Order: sequence, then C-alpha cells, then structure tokens
Amino acid sequence: MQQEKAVNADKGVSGNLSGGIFTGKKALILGVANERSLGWAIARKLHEGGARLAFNYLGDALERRVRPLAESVGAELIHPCDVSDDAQIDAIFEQVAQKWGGLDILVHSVAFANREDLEGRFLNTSRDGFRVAMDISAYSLVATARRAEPLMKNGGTILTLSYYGAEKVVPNYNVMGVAKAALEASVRYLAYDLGPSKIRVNAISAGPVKTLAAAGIRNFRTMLAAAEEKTPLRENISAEDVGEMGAFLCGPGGLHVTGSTLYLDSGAHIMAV
Ligand code: 0WE
Repeated sequence: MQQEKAVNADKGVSGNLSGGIFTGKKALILGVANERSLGWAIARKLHEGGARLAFNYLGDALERRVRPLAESVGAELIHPCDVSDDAQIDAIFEQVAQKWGGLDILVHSVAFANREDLEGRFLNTSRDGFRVAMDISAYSLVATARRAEPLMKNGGTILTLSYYGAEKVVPNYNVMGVAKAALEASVRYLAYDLGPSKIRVNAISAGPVKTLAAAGIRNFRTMLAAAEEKTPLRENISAEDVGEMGAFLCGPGGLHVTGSTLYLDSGAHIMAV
C-alpha cells in the first residue's frame, strides 16, 4: 500500500493527492466479482481520482476474490450484500451511514439470470427465471438508489451498466435483454425522481468484455471477433475503457447528464448488420 502510494504519486494519480477530481468523495461499488469485473475497473479509476471506497461481495467464494482487491485500494468498508435481500441492502447502507455519514457515488454493476435462461428460446423463460433476472438485474438499482438518496445530502451520482440486448435482439441474451430494458427505463424514472435531490442517474451500455459474467456464454468468443471485425472502430472495448467512462460520468464531465444510457461499444449500435 505504501509502495503503491509512492508509485502513484510519481504518476500524479495517487488516491491521496489533494488534486484528484474525486478527493474525499465516498463511493459504494456493488457487484465486483474479480479483477476483470467492470465495477472493479470503475473503482480503480475513482481511487486514482482520490475517492474513498466501499464494496459488497456475495458469499464466501467471492469474498476471497473481492477482499484482496478492495484492500489494495484502501477500501474502508467490505460488507456482504445479496441485492435480492432487502435486509442485506438495509444492512450495507446502515454500515455506510455509520462509517461515513454520507455517500457521493453509487456504482451498480450487478446482473444475474439463471444459466439455462441464457440459451435456447426466450419463449421458454419460466416465471421464476424471469423474476430472478428482473429482481437482481433491474429492481436492485431501484432498491439501492432509494437507500442512497438520504445519504447523498450534497447530491450525488448513480451509475449502472447495461447492454445493447436491452434494445435489439441479441441471440441467447434472452431474459437479460428484458431485464436490461427495465434497467434502462429505471434509470430514466430514477433520474426524474432524484433530480430535485441533485442526484444524477446514468447507465453505460458497454460492448462485450470477457468478464466472469461472460464466462461460459456460448459463442462469446465469436461475438468478440465479430465486434473486432464489424464495428466502426474495428476493436473491442476493455474494462479500462469502462473505468474511464464511468469516472467521467461520475465526475465533473457528467455534470447535468442524467437519465442517459451512453454507448461504449466502438460504434456497434449504429450498424444495421
Ligand atoms: O449482461 C451480461 C451477462 C450477464 C449475466 C451472465 C451470466 C453468466 C452466468 C447474467 N447472468 C448470468 N448467469 C450465469 O449463470 N453481458 C452483457 C454479457 C453477455 O452475456 C450474454 C451475452 C453477452 C454479451 C449472454 C448471451 C448472449 C450474449
């Protein structure tokens, strides 16, 4: 940690320099699973800008992954939270309230659908599979935003992650596409509700990245190859790109931007084929 500070100080990006654009800002990052997670890429950028960080994890297996990462950026809070459980959401926000007495930034990088619902026909999605995907991937933004509002006394910013399957059919994305459509609509309604509290709410619609969430997705490598060949910029996006845009949106670059879903996809969304 000391060493990291010294190294970063030389680069002028230390989380402890008073000149960072997030100096003293308190950020809660939900949904980091490992070092490839998009939430982690955003957290790193916030840390470079001087933000103070808190993280959740889901279960013992992910705690072993998340804790060392969180500690490497001097996280002040590392707490379990299954976003499908209101009591656990209450508990982590209670921890944030006790520890910090406020919050400036909420990063929601959470999604889940049952594995069997990410292949075959969307038509066959069960009632419970639909509920699980909507609950964890969309409602959790509403549930966490509601707890964040009273802590964001000086205004704040909420950021979530979406995908183009919300708008157009991406084979196999299925119920996640429906959940992301609900998530993007939720971003707009939350932005309206939270605007008077000076809280901005936005989403990044990111192109495919090889994260844990993409592991085992059929044809994922084909999708990456297609993006590399067919997008206007002819290249895939990286987790670091998501970190950069996330930090931009959460920082002064995002001032007066709310309710928006911004594409970070090498231009994929402008193409007809
Ligand atoms: O939003 C996502 C993936 C979210 C996701 C991934 C999994 C895999 C493991 C949600 N739930 C689960 N459940 C599991 O059991 N992406 C944008 C990545 C993704 O997933 C796809 C994609 C892309 C792109 C699934 C099918 C087709 C394309």
